[in-house]
Amino acid sequence: MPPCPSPARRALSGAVILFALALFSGALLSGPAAAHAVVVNSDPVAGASLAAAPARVTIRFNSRLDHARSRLLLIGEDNSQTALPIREDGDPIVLEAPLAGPVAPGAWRLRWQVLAVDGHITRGDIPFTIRGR
Ligand SMILES: [Cu+2]
Repeated sequence: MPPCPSPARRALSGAVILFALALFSGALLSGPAAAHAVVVNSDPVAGASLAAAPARVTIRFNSRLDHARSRLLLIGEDNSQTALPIREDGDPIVLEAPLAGPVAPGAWRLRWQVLAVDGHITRGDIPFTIRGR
């Protein structure tokens, strides 16, 4: 019968396994699959021309977001900026906010800034137009 490993030897092999796991997960995280967040699609889509303002806006990303550390601004033609209240209990890869109050006809931009789970911040603009009547 082989002798039981001593407690010290068991602790050592545990440390070796943890080290190997850390190396392995590090290799996974540095791969392209864990890239920072980029937009997959949005509503409204970039360049949309809408008859009326949508009740809410959504932007879907390729990666999980930290909603509490992400920002969404509605920017008008006069560069007026309104921070939109991001929904924090929704889909972890979606930025979603209601457009409270009337949005006048004209050119608008959604300016997003998100923190992805890989710790990287990305940002961008989604322009759209409200035609009105
Ligand atoms: Cu990244």
